[in-house]
Amino acid sequence: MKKLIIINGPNLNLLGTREPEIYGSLSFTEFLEKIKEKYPNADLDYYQSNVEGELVNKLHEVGFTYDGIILNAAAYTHTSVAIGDAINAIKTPVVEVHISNTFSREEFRHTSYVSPNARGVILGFGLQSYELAIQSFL
Ligand code: CA2
Repeated sequence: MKKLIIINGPNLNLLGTREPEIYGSLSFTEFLEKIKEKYPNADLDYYQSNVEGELVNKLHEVGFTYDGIILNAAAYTHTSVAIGDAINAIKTPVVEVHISNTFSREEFRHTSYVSPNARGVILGFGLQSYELAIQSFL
């Protein structure tokens, strides 16, 4: 059984409440229930934080024992050298995901401190981006 974790960054706890045209209308916890049922052979954990350092701490905590990390660092993707460095410092492979296609949005969303150190990047498929990342580890 593969031990995986989804780590979500700032504001993703509000998913399903606003901007449904970009992010959909399902809350992340509703989505998680479905996904856990669909992939019973993944031991899937979930963590969300709005705080940059807490995301770094979680990467350190899971980054030497888990089989895979699915990371949507949200806005920190585009700003956080600390998260980029943390991915570099751990052993567990990270797949970067985004719900939206960040390249069809504002210029500031076109850079990522996560991508250079990620095993792969999946973006633009809505919540299905997370599912594709799980499949990549299975
Ligand atoms: O598309 C993605 O997954 C993003 O990582 C989402 C981030 C954004 O800053 C990235 O550029 C792309 C923002 C998440 C905001 O989530 C919301 C949830 C509910 C209502 C409004 C925003």
